[in-house]
Amino acid sequence: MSMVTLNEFIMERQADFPFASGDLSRLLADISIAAKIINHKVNKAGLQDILGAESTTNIQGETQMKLDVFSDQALLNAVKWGGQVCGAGSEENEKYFAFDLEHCRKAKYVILFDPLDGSSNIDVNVSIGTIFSIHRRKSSLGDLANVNDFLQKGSDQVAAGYVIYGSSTMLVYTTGHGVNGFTLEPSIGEFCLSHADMKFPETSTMYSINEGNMASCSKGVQAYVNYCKSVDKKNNLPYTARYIGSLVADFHRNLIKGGIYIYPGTKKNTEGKLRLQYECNPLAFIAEQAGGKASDGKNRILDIQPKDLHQRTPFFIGPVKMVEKVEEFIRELDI
Ligand code: AHM
Ligand code: MG
Repeated sequence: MSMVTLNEFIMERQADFPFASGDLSRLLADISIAAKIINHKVNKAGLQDILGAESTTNIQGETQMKLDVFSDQALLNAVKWGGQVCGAGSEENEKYFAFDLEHCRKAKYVILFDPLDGSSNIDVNVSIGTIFSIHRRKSSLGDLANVNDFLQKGSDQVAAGYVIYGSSTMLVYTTGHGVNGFTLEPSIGEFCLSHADMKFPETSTMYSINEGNMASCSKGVQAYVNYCKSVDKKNNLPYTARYIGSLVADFHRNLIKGGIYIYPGTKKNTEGKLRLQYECNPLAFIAEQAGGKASDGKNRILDIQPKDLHQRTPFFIGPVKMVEKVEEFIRELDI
């Protein structure tokens, strides 16, 4: 059986881009190395003194998990010493890093990432993930990265992806030419192409939302969830509810099986919980490339102009028809 490794695939695809210098390919390879390092640690989480909370808190005021901190460092090191980015922004750090190294000052890209999403699930052995977003820098080559490099719209992403540490470990990414998924083959330590040209299925019948928050959601969102539960065989209703509480895992399942993921604004948190730049934008880019849609309920996620590195947004992502349906309820019921 012939196997295509991630590196072979990236090199093959690079040939499709005239004048490509290979920098983006090298960056993706650096990320895949960090993913393997994180994967190794995640797999041993139950065996080492690594479970539980670190004593520090991050910028969001949340308790950082030890594995969060480890994953953040693994990614920062990989991209800094790889030399393809001039800076990095991460969920775990209040300010972006501008790497003051000669090779980084000359680098063309910046990266934003959530090093370990869904980390509240670590202690209970549930799937978690890494999410990343890559932009071309705005600042001049040779300068230090500046804030404008990190406040670009999602539509300007040149690549984005996620790694899911699940029953197997997968890396899924796009450079704007479709979505491809690679499964880590542990015996050879390589990501191998397993899910070529991923698309949301034609028929999608799942919805994922934390229904515990329902009472403080808008009327439009409440009406949509009631619609999901209504009985109408012709339209495959009721839908099946599935919520892991781990964005990467919920999104990955919905991409493969067909479903919508929702994290809306609530009365208390009008902008929801998820962060635009390193959680929503990369998944929105992947969703659109997989024939889906991502919205804040009214606007395309990728068109939002970020004002802050850690800004949050309501998030509705999945097959086009499902996202359009919830938008319809929001338009009608939420002023
Ligand atoms: P995190 O980045 O601190 O891990 O939080 C993000 C996570 C997502 O993975 C998940 O979809 C969401 O928070 C779950 O939130 P809730 O527990 O409110 O449903
Ligand atoms: Mg997160």
